[in-house]
Amino acid sequence: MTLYHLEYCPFCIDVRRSAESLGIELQLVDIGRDPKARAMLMERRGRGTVPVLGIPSDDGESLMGESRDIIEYLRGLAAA
Ligand SMILES: N[C@@H](CCC(=O)N[C@@H](CS)C(=O)NCC(=O)O)C(=O)O
Repeated sequence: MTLYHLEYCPFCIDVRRSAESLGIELQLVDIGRDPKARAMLMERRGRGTVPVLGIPSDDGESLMGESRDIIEYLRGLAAA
């Protein structure tokens, strides 16, 4: 899974820390350094807010926003 983030965004830091403590490895894409990734989020979600979790799916990648929802999802995966 991919985490679209910004290094100093507190919501992103929460998600990164949660993933680390749950032992879930995420591929990090810093949208401050990757304008194409930011443009992709803008196009698909209508906004460039991060964190966004990219989850591989049949048709490519589904995108989940909101740090609370992402952390909840990661907890569910770790508990499964
Ligand atoms: N409610 C959101 C807040 C996320 C948020 O505000 N992210 C800020 C950075 S800390 C952001 O992406 N700002 C850029 C923008 O809104 O375009 C969450 O918990 O994920």
